Amino acid sequence: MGGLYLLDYGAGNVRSLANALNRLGYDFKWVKKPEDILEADKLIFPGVGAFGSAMELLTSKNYAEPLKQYIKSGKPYMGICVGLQALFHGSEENPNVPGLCIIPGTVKLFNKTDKAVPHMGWNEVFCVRRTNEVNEDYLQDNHHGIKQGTVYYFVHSYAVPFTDELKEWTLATTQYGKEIFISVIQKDNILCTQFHPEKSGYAGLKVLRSFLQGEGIVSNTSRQLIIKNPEILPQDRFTKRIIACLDVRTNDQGDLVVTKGDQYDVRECNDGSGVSGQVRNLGKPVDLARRYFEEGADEITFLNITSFRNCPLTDLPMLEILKRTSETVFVPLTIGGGIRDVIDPDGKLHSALDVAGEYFRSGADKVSIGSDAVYAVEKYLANDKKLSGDTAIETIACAYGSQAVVISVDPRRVYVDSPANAMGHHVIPTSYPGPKGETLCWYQCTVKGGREGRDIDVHQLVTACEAMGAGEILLNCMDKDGTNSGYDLELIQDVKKAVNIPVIASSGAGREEHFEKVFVETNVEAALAAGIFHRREVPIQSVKNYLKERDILVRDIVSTL
Ligand code: 1PR
Repeated sequence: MGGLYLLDYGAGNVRSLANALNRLGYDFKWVKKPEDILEADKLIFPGVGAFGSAMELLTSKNYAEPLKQYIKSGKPYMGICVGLQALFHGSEENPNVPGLCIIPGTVKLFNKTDKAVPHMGWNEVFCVRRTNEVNEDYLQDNHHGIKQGTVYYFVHSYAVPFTDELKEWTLATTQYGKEIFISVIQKDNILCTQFHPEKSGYAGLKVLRSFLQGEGIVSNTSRQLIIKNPEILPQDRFTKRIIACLDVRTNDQGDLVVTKGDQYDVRECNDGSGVSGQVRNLGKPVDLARRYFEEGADEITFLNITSFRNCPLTDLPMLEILKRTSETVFVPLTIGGGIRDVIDPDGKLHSALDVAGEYFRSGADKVSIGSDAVYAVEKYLANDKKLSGDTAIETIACAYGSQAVVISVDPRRVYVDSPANAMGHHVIPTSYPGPKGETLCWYQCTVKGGREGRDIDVHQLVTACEAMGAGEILLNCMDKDGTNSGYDLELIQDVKKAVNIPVIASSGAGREEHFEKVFVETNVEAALAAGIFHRREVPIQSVKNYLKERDILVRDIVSTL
């Protein structure tokens, strides 16, 4: 018996971690009963979701006591995210739920005044404990696979603030806004990361490998250690994310392909008659996702753009794509399209939560909700902004955490000559006048991939979705999609000001400078593009180089293991 065990308590996507271990050549077993925990020689606890639900599940499955015993026994333990937080006495997230009480202190909510929360994206670690061997060149340090100055992928709203009391536990810290929190804990047999190594590209796989090879319990007595206290920098080292988006559908030959629309029209108009032709085919989804991972995409989004067609839950075409993609792609994966209640052809109803669950188990880290979010907000507004608790946004956020719920917005511009003609909608001034010289516009939300406009504006949609528990906004723009003319900065600025959750700018990227403009002028956390990457017009690396030259922080690509 013995060996490496993974503690899965059914709360989210553990497939990525399993795939990462396979990629590193390690076999493992799942913990299925309390005794398995004590059986393990090495244990990884990839905590996901809320602190309270993680602790309640540990308790209800009788895992909490053996877990404490295991950790105290001195055998190697690695905790990830909530697997780190669980070691503390408690968390502000669920103040009445005790933690495992192995480390003193409480997990705290980030201050939201100066930054978007959740903290979602790639941020840098500062090694507090370093070796001082080669000409004090501490930048070369590499403790437990953690390298000073490297960025890793974080997604959380709660963290453990760094204090002197916790110094002996702290290997590395990270700054977000003006707050410094503990990003890596290491003491004796314990190695914990607040970030997700399984989602942090090759840099993250190196951390896992180091733990698996046993470095997690080796104390560096032969090396001289120095302690560097973190200092609050004027600016944190949180990077801007570049996201590659793959719109997927079945073409006329029945193959699943990556396609790309011009203002949402994905068919070629190729015979001069004005009649639309074949669905554009820009490649195979799994191959393309893999290519973008290797080229340095910080995240990958799949949108099933014909999701309005019903098909049996277990045959959803994107499940297989996600499963295969997550075997080789170690950055966050989002899946959108069809996240809603579905009815199988035989009449069986599946809730949106069930659909999302299938996707998470197949390798998705986040789901993106389009049409269903619009319908949910319509109901919410009609109900005097009272939460019903049963929408897809609420149920998925409750079960998997807000960070797992992205809202994909498909707005189009409606020009008006005066606010009175906007039917009560949120109007903004525009520098790009309409056909009749109008200098005002509002943005109408659409459903079914832009096929149907609704009586709701983007401002209403995003603020309501945030109140319902969404964790991020993917902001498309139908007028800009596929035009290569740059992002709709007016729309993006307006949305960014309206919400406190991260915003992804989408639609219209054509050149490197469009990314610079969107980051500088709107301060969004991420920018997404499709056409220019698929057609190899602008490689991801040249976008990143361009931004770096202009002092915009982006993730450097670690290209090997
Ligand atoms: O309504 O929850 O089932 O979700 C359907 C999803 O499919 C939505 O996220 C919707 O945006 C997407 N979708 C539906 N039809 C289309 C279409 O193109 N005909 N794609 C579509 C939307 C927009 C972006 C695109 C960017 C960047 N595509 O995802 O990738 O605009 O493109 P660019 O860089 O080339 O300009 P539901």
